[in-house]
Amino acid sequence: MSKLKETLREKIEAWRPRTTALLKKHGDVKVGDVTIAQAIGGARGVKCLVTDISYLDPNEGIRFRGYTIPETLEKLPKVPGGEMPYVEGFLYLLLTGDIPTKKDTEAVAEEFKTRSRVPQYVFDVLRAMPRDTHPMTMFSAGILCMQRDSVFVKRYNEGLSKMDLWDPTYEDAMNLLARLPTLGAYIFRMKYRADTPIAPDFTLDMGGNFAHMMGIDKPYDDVARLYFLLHSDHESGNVSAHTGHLVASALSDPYYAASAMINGLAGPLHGLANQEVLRWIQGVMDQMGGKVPSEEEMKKFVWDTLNSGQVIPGFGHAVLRKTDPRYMEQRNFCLKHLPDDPIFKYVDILYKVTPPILEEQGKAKNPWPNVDAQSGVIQWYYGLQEYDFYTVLFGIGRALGVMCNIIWDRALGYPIERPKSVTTAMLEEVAAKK
Ligand code: HAX
Repeated sequence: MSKLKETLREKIEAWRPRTTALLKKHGDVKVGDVTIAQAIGGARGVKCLVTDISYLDPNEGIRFRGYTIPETLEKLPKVPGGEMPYVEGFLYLLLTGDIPTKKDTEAVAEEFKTRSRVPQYVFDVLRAMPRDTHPMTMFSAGILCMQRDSVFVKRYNEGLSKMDLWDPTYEDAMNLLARLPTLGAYIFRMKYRADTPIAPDFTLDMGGNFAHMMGIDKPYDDVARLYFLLHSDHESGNVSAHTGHLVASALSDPYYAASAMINGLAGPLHGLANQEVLRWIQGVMDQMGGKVPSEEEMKKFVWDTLNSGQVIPGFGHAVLRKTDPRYMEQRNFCLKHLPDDPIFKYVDILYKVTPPILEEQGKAKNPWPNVDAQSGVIQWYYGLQEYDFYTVLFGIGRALGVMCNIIWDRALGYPIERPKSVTTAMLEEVAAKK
């Protein structure tokens, strides 16, 4: 058994009594109440999910296993010659809560290499799809057709105790995560680079190999590492994470869960917002004839978009109430590596003018930029200008968090998810009694 799996097994056994004690001794203690606004309004703020992989404080932003983004980047072992940590070491942290040593990290990177081969039938399915299919549809379909390889299904059918379900879930999750970069890069090269896929280089780590298969030079390997890490997890209530958890709660295997979560990520209010930001900026650029607009001109574009009833992509958040630290980390990267890039200049002006406008409009609870406002500009700068591919990159990253959560869901025996619904008449009755 690998060191990672062995460590995880020990952590799981140590953790289980905590969940059991909460359920058995304190199961009837209230965590909160639900208002009519929350029942109608997408369960916003209702505390009914449990995860220990990450926590999102509205004012501070995300912490992965208790670590802020700068702490995470600082503490994890770095890839030789690069500025960013191994994605594989980050996965070790998400799964176990421990900062891995360099040796632990390299062992996960080696494990990934043995699991990373994407079967030919997946490519055959992708090739049978019309070439103008959205890359997120291809990505989801590619994941779904690998479901036939599920170790979970095989072991479940052989008969498996509830306490052991996490073991084949881990096997599926690791196989899937190891394969996703190859799947994503294949879709990219097939669709946008004249159907010229690049074979993996098994001497490289996950981020390095992804950059190699995309055909983009350094420092894109570090961009990929940073991107996957930043997009991995944002606690459990967002659409992609929640979808993954929900589908897996029916004991659907990790492939079904991952394909479903990708479908949720493909919505413009969620992961597709990174594509929408670039599309919106390109629209402004076209109208400006490529010239960088003044702040006054940019304000007009923002108001025009709002007045036509559309949202400003990349701004606002359901939980956050300040600038997203994932945005800030990418902004710092831009300031260091591409301060004079024209699209970065657009993003920079938007950062200045949009929050006061959203405040003045008075609808958005959070006027500040989120992760998606800044991510596309980096991709564009390094030559990835086909912006409808951006959400696939998000999906590879998000799979890290979703898979870790699903493994722990099975380890702690979380049941099938089944909230209760009420009718409108019932709500009216409750309201009338108040
Ligand atoms: N531009 C214009 N209006 C906005 C807005 C924005 N960026 N953000 C929120 N609003 C509006 C909402 O549409 C809503 O309007 P109505 O009352 O007319 O329905 C009102 O402000 C209140 O919304 P809210 O409570 O502040 O926000 P929600 O929790 O309902 O929604 C969203 C959160 C992220 C979906 C929202 O801010 C939005 O649509 N943002 C733009 C799209 C975007 O950037 N999405 C990515 C978010 C991060 C993420 O998940 N990445 O994957």
